[in-house]
Amino acid sequence: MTRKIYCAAATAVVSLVLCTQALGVVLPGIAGNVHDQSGAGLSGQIVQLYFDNGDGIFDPLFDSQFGGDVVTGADGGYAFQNIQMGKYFVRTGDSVSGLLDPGSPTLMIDDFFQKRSVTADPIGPISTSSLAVPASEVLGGERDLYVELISGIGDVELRVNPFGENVLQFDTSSGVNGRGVVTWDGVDNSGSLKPAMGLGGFDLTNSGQNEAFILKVGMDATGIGESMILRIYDDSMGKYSDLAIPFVVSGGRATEMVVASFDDFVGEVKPSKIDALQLILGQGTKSIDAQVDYVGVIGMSHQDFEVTAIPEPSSMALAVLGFGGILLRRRRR
Ligand SMILES: [Ca+2]
Ligand SMILES: [Ca+2]
Ligand SMILES: [Ca+2]
Repeated sequence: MTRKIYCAAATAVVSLVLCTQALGVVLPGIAGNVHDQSGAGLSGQIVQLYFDNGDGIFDPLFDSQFGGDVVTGADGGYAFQNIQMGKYFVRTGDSVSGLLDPGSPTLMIDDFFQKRSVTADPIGPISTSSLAVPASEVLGGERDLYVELISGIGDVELRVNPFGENVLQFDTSSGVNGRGVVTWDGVDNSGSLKPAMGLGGFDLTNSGQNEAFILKVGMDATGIGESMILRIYDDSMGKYSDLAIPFVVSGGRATEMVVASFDDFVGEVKPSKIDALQLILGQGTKSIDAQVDYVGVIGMSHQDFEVTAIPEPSSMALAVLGFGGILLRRRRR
């Protein structure tokens, strides 16, 4: 299977060499078209991307161009893709866009703000929790936590906002193999590992506008090679698709952005119609310290430009000749 996952440093300029990409649109990206007042696309227009220096104001002296110039196609279209996290301006000629943030989630599934934690240990090897959270903060208005001690003597912990930082923290003690699952399944007041299927056929793509998950993650070196799985369900527990997302070793803190295309889901369920979503942590590695700052979805950012079409040199010459002709006629009167 060709993977379309890639990652980028949360802070700009330094990009991670370990990232891979494949064919297809790689987000974050900005696309649009350049057209005249009539709406007709203008081909051959130069479009440039500038990385904002942090003041939110466009200045070509201080905001550096990101990548090379792009030229609009026959329909006036242009696209920048696989760009680093950060805020940008798009420029064509004298026209400059507003500040764009193409890596910002268009839908936040969970920012992990509402505090809650669960712990599994040899006395209670499974622990669950269900927490009602406003639907404006968490997809479906409820977040369930589940932890399970699989092997070893120690704890498995899943904590949300545990130390004044709005992150999900997954820890297993030294030598312990455990699993943690976060479930978003609508409001059913149950933290069962079996999702309640309460999202009502939710469309993660928002009619095709969203194309990928975006997560901010990190883990320490003991978890190297670990992945997490985003699992989407439709109708029943046995009907799901999985998307594996590699953790990035960061020293433990969630500082690394990971984008995972919806195209890479494996299974029969489509992201355009889901009844529940799970994030599954712990794929067999012992002694994990992992963090997820948020889970969201993104699509291509759009920016169109309407510009005054500059006439072709030949038609310009004809216009001058025509104007001259009018002058000549007037003088003859
Ligand atoms: Ca600036
Ligand atoms: Ca539930
Ligand atoms: Ca967060």
